[in-house]
Amino acid sequence: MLFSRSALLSILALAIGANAHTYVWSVWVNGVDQGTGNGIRMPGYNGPPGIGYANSPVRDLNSIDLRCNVLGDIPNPTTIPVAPGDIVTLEWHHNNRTAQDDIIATSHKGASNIYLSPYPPTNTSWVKIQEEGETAPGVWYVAGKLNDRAGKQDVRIPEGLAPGNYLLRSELLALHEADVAHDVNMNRGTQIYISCVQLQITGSGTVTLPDGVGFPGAYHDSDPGIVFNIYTTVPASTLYPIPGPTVWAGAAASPDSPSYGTTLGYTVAQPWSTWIGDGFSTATLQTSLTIDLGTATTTKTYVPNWPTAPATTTSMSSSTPTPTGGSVNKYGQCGGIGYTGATACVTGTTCSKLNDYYYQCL
Ligand SMILES: [Cu+2]
Repeated sequence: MLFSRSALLSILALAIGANAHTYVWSVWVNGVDQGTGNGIRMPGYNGPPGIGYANSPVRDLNSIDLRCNVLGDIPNPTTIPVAPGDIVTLEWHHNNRTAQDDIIATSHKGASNIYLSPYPPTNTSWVKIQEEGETAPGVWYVAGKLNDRAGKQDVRIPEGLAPGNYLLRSELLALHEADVAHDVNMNRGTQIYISCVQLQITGSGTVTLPDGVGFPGAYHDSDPGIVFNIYTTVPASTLYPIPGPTVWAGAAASPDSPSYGTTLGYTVAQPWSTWIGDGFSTATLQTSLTIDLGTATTTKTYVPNWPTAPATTTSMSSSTPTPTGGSVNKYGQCGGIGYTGATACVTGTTCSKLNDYYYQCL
């Protein structure tokens, strides 16, 4: 399955589309980094080598790649132990695990769903436990809040969940080419960035997940949230409809919502606004952050500190090319309405206008 259908289509897509993609590089549990690559099903070959292939999106809704990305059936050597109620933080990056990384191109506006499945997954085992989309006209989770939080996405493990092996599947839905369905124009459609994490739920809970959906199978090219034009101004009453089932009633509230600190028994030593943008770590936040996890005996102190990231942790990870000249690689975005990233193309390419919203280094 090295050259899956979606992989081949991604090659075509890269010829005209964005190469400013993303996947999960590290997992944190209650603010503790589990190490680069650990527990993550690393995305496999997903486009031409040399232009950021491993972080390319899946567009074919009928491909097995929709489950855990390309080659997502290959287990990671490590599994992350977590307890019900724990906060798992997924750390998304575009090109490298540094504070300078842009997480995902600002053109890639969209939503995110997080699903949980007992292991091994089936065609009815994926249960949605969190979703975040368009909170106000033009205010998006992906390329918005996610980028503001330096790529960190929090999700709480459901309370009372029965122990065992599970897969946590987070997907980012980037909608910059979603004005037309992928089965209508195979060069366009919603771009889905998928990362799966192997979790071992500990404890003695008794709650089992209800029946869910399958991947592939959950989404169709006719779904309203799969085809959506983000460039059309819409009233607040018709915000983006997030695809898939509703969030399971047994799921916990998103721990990184603005109500963090009040609804979940947390006391945050610093005001929410001082660390919402970094999720425990930025260059500017150098003091320690103390979070009272409900009682005095569970107080934990997190020291903001980016770990140094090894270039390759597993055999599945990929290296990214070192730019020369400007900082934007060939096929990368270098301009367009709403774009705020780098505009200088690497040597040998020039910034070319594809449309009002997309200039690309070609
Ligand atoms: Cu992209």
